[in-house]
Amino acid sequence: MPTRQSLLRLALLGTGLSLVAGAAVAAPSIASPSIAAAARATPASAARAATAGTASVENWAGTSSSLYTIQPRGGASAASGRSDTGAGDGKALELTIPKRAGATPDHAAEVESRQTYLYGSFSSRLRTADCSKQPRTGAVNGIFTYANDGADHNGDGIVDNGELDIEILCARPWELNLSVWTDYEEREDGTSPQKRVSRVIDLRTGTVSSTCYYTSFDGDCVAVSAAENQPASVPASPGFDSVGAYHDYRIDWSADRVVFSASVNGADRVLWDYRGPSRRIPHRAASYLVNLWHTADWTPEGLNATAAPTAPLTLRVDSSTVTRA
Ligand SMILES: [Ca+2]
Ligand SMILES: [Ca+2]
Repeated sequence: MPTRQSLLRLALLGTGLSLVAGAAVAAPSIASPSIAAAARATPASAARAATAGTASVENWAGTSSSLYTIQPRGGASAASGRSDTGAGDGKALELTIPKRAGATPDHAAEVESRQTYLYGSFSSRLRTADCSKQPRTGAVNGIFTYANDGADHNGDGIVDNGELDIEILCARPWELNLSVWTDYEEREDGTSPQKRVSRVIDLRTGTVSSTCYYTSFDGDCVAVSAAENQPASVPASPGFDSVGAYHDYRIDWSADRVVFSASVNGADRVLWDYRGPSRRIPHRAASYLVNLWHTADWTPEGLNATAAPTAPLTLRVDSSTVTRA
């Protein structure tokens, strides 16, 4: 049965950009997050079920969290309550990977919600890691929901992988990679059957580079319907840079629709209002995560940005909010 770590690694890779051929898949090297989470004492407040429509806000002002498990995997670090004059309340979570970080989410700096959610709204206000001094670094800033228990619940022959991603590559801090996943399986024969719809946007110009349905990482772009491809473009946010300032990134997930949006300098931008067929939208409860990790095999088109960090990289999160559907 595929593990969460290996699935997550590959699940986060293929959002319409090129993969380096022949990249090896690293074996998971750490304990499963569910085991790690179980080992922690769960505060009573976290055990209370959130009621529908109630926002659970984590401002990352304290050194621990009742809402999230803080997971500094292999060599990474994660520290909440750090002083940050750019944060709304002066405090932020710092997710840091070291120089020469391992090239896998197994070594991610990460937080994961203690509860799971079937539909809802998920947002974080953050500044992505700064690679400007090492522009060919491969690193992924991820804001995402995730559900994968290794079973094929929908019976299509591929392990279910419910995942909604906003991913920003360090080398292109103005470009957002959005994905809606329902299935993904990493097989021993080297194939990775999957079902996902992905959109890539340059937020500086508002240009939608692509919106495609994929069944493999190296497969062709399958055209999507008009309902799956709205809006056709996004208002330009000249000079947009996810590193330079805090911005809000949001995923609104319902049974028949997934809306990705961002708030840039106070202006809300709908990036993708996905209204695809039900079979292309996940329908199982998922956790909510924010992470930073080094990738050696996902590079933006036309770049060779897969190098290991030569200095520590830090993703800063001011707040994270979940509203249960
Ligand atoms: Ca399936
Ligand atoms: Ca804060």
